[in-house]
Amino acid sequence: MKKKLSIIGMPMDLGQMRRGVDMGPSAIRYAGINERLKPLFDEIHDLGDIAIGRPEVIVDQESNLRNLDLVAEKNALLAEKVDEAVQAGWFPLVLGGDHSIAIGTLAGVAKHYKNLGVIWYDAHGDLNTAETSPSGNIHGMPLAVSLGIGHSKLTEIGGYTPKIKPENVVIIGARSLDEGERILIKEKGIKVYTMHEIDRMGMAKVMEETIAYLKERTDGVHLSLDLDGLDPSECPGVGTPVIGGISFRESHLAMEMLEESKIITSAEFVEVNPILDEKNKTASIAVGLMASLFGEKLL
Ligand code: EXY
Ligand code: MN
Ligand code: MN
Ligand code: MN
Repeated sequence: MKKKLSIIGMPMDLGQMRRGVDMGPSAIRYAGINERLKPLFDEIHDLGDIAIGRPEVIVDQESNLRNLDLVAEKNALLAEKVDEAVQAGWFPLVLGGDHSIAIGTLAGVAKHYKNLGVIWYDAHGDLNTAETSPSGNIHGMPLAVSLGIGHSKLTEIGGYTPKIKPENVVIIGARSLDEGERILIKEKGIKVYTMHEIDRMGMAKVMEETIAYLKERTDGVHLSLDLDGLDPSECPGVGTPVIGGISFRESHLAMEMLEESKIITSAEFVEVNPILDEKNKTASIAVGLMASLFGEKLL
């Protein structure tokens, strides 16, 4: 079967407060994504960016969620694009944008699987709801939304809910969780490898376990990679940096192990903010990780 990649830019910054993450797709393209991935696929279609525009920030009076209607509307557009790509046999790779875009990506992908697995590579749990969120920022909620927990304008995108099951999710790299997120993780039994486990077991073992766990229970796996999962010393261009993160080397190994396992069926790389970056370092690391994920080899 031909290896076909569909690249979809989602320049959305409406799920949080720091402007600049809307330039993530441009920064990733500038870092050479097309050239770097070209040898790894038979065909690449860069579909360009979903139109977001420059809407003004509106806080939903009733729910206190920032830009609720716009985040819902734009994610519905993304879901359609992703759905079409999967339907036509293309691997969808979505470029963020803040992490609220995972709501749309998963809405487009999950309908094609009975048991979609998700690897949530992130410093955060992104498991907040309007009730537990300390910020009202929807980029802190997409994993909860995809599990069917949250505002119905978000959970119902794509016309079905939930998108995924808690037992099919693995969070890797967590080091900043809010109280409500901790409760949800325990209540739902979500598998989490915090930085503690990564330090203790090493990334190789974490990935071996993650791959074995997902292989046995899922029929496809989406990789949702938030660049703030990596340490800010290496990836400074993110809106919500948390020290003590995953190294580039560990991440590179993780991507290579995922490639060897052949379990990944869709992916997104999010939260690249070139305004906060140093010489496009974070976008370049994102492209390097994509290359490893798709099989770039030194020899
Ligand atoms: N937990 C905090 C909140 O909900 O506001 C911070 C969330 C940051 C989410 C980032 C992108 O992964
Ligand atoms: Mn995130
Ligand atoms: Mn994060
Ligand atoms: Mn290597």
